[in-house]
Amino acid sequence: MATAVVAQYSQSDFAGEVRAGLLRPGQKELPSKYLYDEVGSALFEVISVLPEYGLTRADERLLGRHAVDIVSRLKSDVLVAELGSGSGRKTRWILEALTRRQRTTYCPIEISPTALARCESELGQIEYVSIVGFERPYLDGLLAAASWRRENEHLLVLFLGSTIGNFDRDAGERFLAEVRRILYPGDSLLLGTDLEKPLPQLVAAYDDSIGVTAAFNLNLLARINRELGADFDLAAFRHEARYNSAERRIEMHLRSLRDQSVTIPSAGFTVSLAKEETIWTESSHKYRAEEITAMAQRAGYRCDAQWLDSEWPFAENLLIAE
Ligand code: AVJ
Repeated sequence: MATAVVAQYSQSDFAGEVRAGLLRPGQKELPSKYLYDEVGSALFEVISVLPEYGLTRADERLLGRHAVDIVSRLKSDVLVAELGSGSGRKTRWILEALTRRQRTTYCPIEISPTALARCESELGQIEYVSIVGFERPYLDGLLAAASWRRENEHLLVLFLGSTIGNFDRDAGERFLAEVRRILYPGDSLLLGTDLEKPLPQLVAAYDDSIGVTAAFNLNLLARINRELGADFDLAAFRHEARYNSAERRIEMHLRSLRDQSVTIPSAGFTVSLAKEETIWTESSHKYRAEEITAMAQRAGYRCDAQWLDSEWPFAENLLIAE
């Protein structure tokens, strides 16, 4: 059905953040949200079917099994907004359960135009669903989506796939509180969270045997080459996934294999890297089920229910704004 896209994202934000992250004193870093250009989004799709990476399948299994139960806990009618549209495959379960009782407007919010387009073609065919996509950062997009709600319509926000894990723990909680500020009491947030699991399983999920995750990580440098005219030599970097047990998170890094310097013309700087120095590209925090409940409470929600996967420790959490 109808599709409207409100575009807004700029190359100069990308250049600015690359510059800030690489010129930072101490640990160099690049924001993980930039992993998802067209190539990166396609690589992530492959990651999600790798035997080592059970996260996406667990999320989808839980939604497939419990969508009807989840939806039955919501007050009608509901406007659905999703933070990060992904491919839209998981969302289908929720939308189909909802359209059994109402026509549904679905607002995916996504900074990657490729991912947004794919989600729209995947979900645009469902009967009784209208899609209004927002090419914006999460909170901007959510504000815009919230303004689409009619009187008496409740908002259901989907934040699936454990994307919250990319935030530091404190920032994740602050983010939940910021989302809460856009909601009204009785609105809900369905939050997917990857749980702690044995170390070998965790590390393998981010360092798979055929190197797809390595390609996904290295693509960030390739993207900087493509879009900002940089001269990163990809052969001079190695993908690394390590578990930080104090912070309970996987960290992805790119390790420089030699002393080198890289020029990034469109961001207007040159950076040197020492042999063995790393660029930190992503964090993926792991949670305990009780921790989510407590975090949600401090952020202004009541955890109405949790569904856990038995094959791959993962939790779907239904949080109701208080
Ligand atoms: C999509 C952010 C949940 O952190 O597990 C997969 C991204 N990075 N493999 C994650 C990712 C490396 C993924 N999230």
